[in-house]
Amino acid sequence: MKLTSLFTALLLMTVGCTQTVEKEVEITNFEHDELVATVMPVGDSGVAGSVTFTESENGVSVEGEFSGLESGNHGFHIHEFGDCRAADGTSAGGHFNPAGNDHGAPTDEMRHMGDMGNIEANEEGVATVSYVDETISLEEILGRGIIIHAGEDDLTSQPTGAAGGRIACGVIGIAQTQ
Ligand SMILES: [Cu+2]
Ligand SMILES: [Zn+2]
Repeated sequence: MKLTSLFTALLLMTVGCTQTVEKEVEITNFEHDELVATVMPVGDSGVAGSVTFTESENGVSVEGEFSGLESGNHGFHIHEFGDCRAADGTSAGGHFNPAGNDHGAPTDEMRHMGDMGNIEANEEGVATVSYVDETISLEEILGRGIIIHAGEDDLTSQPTGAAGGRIACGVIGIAQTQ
């Protein structure tokens, strides 16, 4: 941040007082290459786990494990707000959708950034997720929410995939990597 301000100041000096700077210089100095969300039960669902988002060569690597689930598929999304205060998880808002697209599958080009599809729980109620996401941007998802749903995301119904209620909620933060 300090570097950014210094650079901006220098630029303004060079341009001088007689000219208006109309173009904003875009400097990306997002320094985090791993984010993590600890996901906690909504109500008494007993569903919990964690998921990491790590910068990789072909996109963002999404790795997670959750327990306490009913076997089968459960909608798994990044929601707009990192806010799990509501007893039913609705404080996390809708699917995170900075591009204003329709709901879709993680493999779709047109999708919400938050559309990570489903996690599949086995007979023991454990689900793991491991894939590389080509749409997610770490800088944009920091501070937003993770929601696991009671039902399956059908990947087509608008705007939520008809995945039902919210059974677990987490907030995406900066991972301790050292
Ligand atoms: Cu969701
Ligand atoms: Zn969606």
